[in-house]
Amino acid sequence: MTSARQIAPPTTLITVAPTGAESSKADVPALPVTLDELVSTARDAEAIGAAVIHVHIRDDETRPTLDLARLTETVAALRESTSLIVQLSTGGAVSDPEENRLRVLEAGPDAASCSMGTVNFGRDVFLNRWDFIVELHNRMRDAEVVPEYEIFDLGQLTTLQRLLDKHGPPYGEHVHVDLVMGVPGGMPGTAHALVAALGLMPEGATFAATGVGRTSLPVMLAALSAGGHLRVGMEDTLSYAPGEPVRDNTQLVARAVGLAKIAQRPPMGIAEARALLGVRPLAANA
Ligand code: KMH
Ligand code: ZN
Repeated sequence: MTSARQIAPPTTLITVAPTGAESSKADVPALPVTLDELVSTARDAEAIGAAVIHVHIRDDETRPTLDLARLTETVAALRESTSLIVQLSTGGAVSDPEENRLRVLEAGPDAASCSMGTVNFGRDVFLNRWDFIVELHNRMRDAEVVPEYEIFDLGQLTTLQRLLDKHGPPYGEHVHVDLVMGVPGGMPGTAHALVAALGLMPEGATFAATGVGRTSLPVMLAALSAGGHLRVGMEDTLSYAPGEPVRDNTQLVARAVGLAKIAQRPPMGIAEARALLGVRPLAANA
C-alpha cells in the first residue's frame, strides 16, 4: 500500500465536491443544488475521471440540509446513475447540530467525511469536539462507512493519530486523509504547509488535498508532486482564474484531470479507488 511517505502512486484519486454548504444559489447560479443538478454533475465528473463525490445537499429553498430522507434519496439516485463512491458530508453547515451530523450515516453512504478538530471558519466556528469525533469514528466503523479524515490545521493530524491509537483503525482498515487548505482560520494553502502536514501523517495513510479559493492551483500542484490525490469542486473554488468565475464543476474536474495527466499520474479508476479506500463491495449496499 502506498503511503504519504513513499514514492508517488501511479494514479490520482480525484474527488469532486460540487456544492458545499457555504455558497448560495443566488450568488452562484451554477452551483448544483437540486437532485437533478447533482446527478448530472456527478455523471459528468465520472465521465472525465472522478472516482468519488463528496456530497452536501440543499432543501427546496436551496438552503443546506441534513434531512435524512433527502440524503437517503440522494445516495440512491447517485448509485442509480453513476458508479462513483458516494461520500456524504458529516460536516454539514457550521450551524448543524451534532446529532443530525451523526445521523447522516443512516443514509447508507459508501464513505463520509470525519473532521478532526475545531477550526475558525471565516467569521464562523466549525465545531468538532473530541467526544464527537470519537463517536463519529466509532459509529462509522459500526455502519461500515469509510471515513475520509478532514484536516483543516496541522494539530488535527495529531488528533487523528490519537484517535487511531485509542480507538483503532476505521472500517476498511485504511486511513485516508483530506487536507483542506486555505480556509480562513486554518492552515494556509501552500506547498510549505502541505510538506509540514506530510511529516505528521499516520503510517500507511494516503492523502488528498484541496485548496480553498485561490489556493486551489498551488495546492493541486504541490499535492501531485508529493504523491497526493486531489479534491476539487465548487464547494471550495468559485474562481477559475482571477476575475473569471468557475463555469461549472466539470471545468474544475477537467483541470485536475489534465494536471494529473501532466504529472503522469492519470485518474484512478473507480474499482481501484474502492480497493484503495476499503469501501464495501457494491453488492453489500443493495
Ligand atoms: N461546511 C463546512 C462547515 C465536511 O464536509 O465534512 C464543513 C465541511 C466539512 O464542509
Ligand atoms: Zn464538505
